[in-house]
Amino acid sequence: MNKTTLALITAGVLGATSIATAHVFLMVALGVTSPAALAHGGHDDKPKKFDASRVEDTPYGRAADPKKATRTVHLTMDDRMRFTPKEIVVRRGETIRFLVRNEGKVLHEMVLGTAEELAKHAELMRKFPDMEHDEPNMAHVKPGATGELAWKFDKAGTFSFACLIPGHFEAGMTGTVVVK
Ligand SMILES: [Cu+2]
Repeated sequence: MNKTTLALITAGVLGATSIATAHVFLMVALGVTSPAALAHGGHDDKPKKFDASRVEDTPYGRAADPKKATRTVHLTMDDRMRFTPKEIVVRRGETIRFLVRNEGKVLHEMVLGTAEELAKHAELMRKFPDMEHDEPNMAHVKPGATGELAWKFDKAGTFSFACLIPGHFEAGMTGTVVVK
């Protein structure tokens, strides 16, 4: 089998991608490899139970137990595709419990990451709009509901958060976390 044949077969397989495969594909693309990270409950605004076995170190910190939060930060999301506030300043070492209220009429989500990772993830969401994703760094929030996301910022830097629902990210639904 030559390389072209293999590429065509691969393209065919990707063409028939199911939602589940798209999710695995996304995880691979994002470099998430643990089987625990593949378990997901879809778009759902129930507070996720903190699961220490799913905690992975990332360049922007790690998932934390909301009970161990040192500070609560309130945010709102709305259908103008805005987060309020748009910038959050955190001291290195703080564990923040974000309470994210959806004041809009459509689903929104808060996903933490580096600017680069979120842009890549947004592109995959555009390619696979029905893809369900649910990881410790994100909270999906139904209209009128409040979601929770707890995160320990153990590295200094400028990071991002965004709503990756197709069209929202592109409309500017992003914000910044500055860790000092
Ligand atoms: Cu949104």
